[in-house]
Amino acid sequence: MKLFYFPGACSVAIDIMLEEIGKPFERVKVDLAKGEQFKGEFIAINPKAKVPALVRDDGTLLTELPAIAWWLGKTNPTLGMIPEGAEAEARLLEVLDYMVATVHMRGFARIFGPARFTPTAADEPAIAQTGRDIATDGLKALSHMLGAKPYLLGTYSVADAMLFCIEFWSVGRAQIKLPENLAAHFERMKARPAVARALAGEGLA
Ligand SMILES: N[C@@H](CCC(=O)N[C@@H](CS)C(=O)NCC(=O)O)C(=O)O
Repeated sequence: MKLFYFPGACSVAIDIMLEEIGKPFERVKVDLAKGEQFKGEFIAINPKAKVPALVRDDGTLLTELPAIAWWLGKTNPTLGMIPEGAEAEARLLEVLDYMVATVHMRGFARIFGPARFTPTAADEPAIAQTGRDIATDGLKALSHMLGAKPYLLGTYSVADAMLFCIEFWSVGRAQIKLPENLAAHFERMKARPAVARALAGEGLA
């Protein structure tokens, strides 16, 4: 399989899952900083111009983080990365959607790229601040969901890889202090060999 990624972008969550699975895969870097998502081979493969994008062994492309996560979890059931039963599956989809659609796309996307949200440069600081507020509220909600558990759903699941990505952005580029239990989750995730391999594979270690 081939993972189209950018170091430290949300594709890192899929990178972690692929490393948990442990089958060989190829990383193909799409330099978002240089606009490579809009050009050449990548736009021909993925007209959505976004990472993560996964080309599977049968040559088909899968996009959208929750869909890729779901497919990887379901096709590797022995790892237990998708909990069993309708209630647990609904809870997994609930938290994945919240992290991707709200915390990432409404919060961090505004912090990292305010110019995407306005044609007026003078508005950008206010947009970035709105993003910080949304991200901070998101961290509070995720902290509440995690509670005293080691992982979001109790046992390790694909949701923890996306939570790691949000924590990584918070302590790194966004400089937002993590609530205590999320800081502990971040450390717990970094201690997983698959996470260390994903970070090293993306040149982030
Ligand atoms: N909803 C998409 C979001 C993907 C996304 O926004 N990826 C960012 C990187 S974290 C990206 O590729 N941005 C490139 C751009 O917006 O031009 C998903 O779940 O996969």
